[in-house]
Amino acid sequence: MRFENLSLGLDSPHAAAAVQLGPQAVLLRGFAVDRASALVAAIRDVCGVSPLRHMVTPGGWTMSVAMTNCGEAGWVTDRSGYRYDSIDPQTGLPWPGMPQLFSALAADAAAAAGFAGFVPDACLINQYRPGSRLSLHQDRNERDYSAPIVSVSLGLPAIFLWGGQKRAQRPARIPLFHGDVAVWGGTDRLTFHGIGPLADGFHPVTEGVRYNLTFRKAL
Ligand code: MD3
Ligand code: FE
Repeated sequence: MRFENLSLGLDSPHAAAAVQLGPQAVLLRGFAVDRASALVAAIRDVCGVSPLRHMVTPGGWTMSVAMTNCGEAGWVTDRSGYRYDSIDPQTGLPWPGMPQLFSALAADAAAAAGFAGFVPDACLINQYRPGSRLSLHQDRNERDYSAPIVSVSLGLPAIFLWGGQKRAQRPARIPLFHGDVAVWGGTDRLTFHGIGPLADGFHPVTEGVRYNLTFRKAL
């Protein structure tokens, strides 16, 4: 039950509450908590086809976050740059299809935030272990910035860094919990953001890790 987890600080303390992060950015606390175990099971299925891997940035750094994708297109990085690719470069095969559970959640959350009709073609799956982090960046490899981005947090909590329209702006720090869903669109679509180093912990659904699903219209 939720109240049992509260004292452990694992799950969203204000399930179903909507927090406005910006003019067109909203955090839906606990929106996916009832589907979270099924989402994690589906993540494990995807990883059976396209395994999690630590990609290399164009600058030559190996990312501390392990990643894979499902859907028509997957986000990849290597020494040649960032891009979307319909083929997993590690397997040479198409990415696994997007589970219906994923696309339905993304559409439900986008609609709840005022973006009706969102149909993602890409889902990036990020896996954070203790110490994994994602430095401040913009998501700008998508063709069309008019579609929103939907992100789903699962497992261990993390500190979300919510910056400004310029990298130099000092970011706000917002905790993200198991089952939280955020939707970013319009004028907030190119906001700088990141994730602070994950702390050690144990979550009953994901054990020692955090997953983040990021749904995008990339193509
Ligand atoms: C704000 N992932 O994969 S999702 C990423 O938790 C990424 O793994 C983080 O940033 C994670 O690119 C944060 C939250 C997020 C995603 C996209 C955004 C916030 C955003 C796009 C614009 C503004
Ligand atoms: Fe991002």
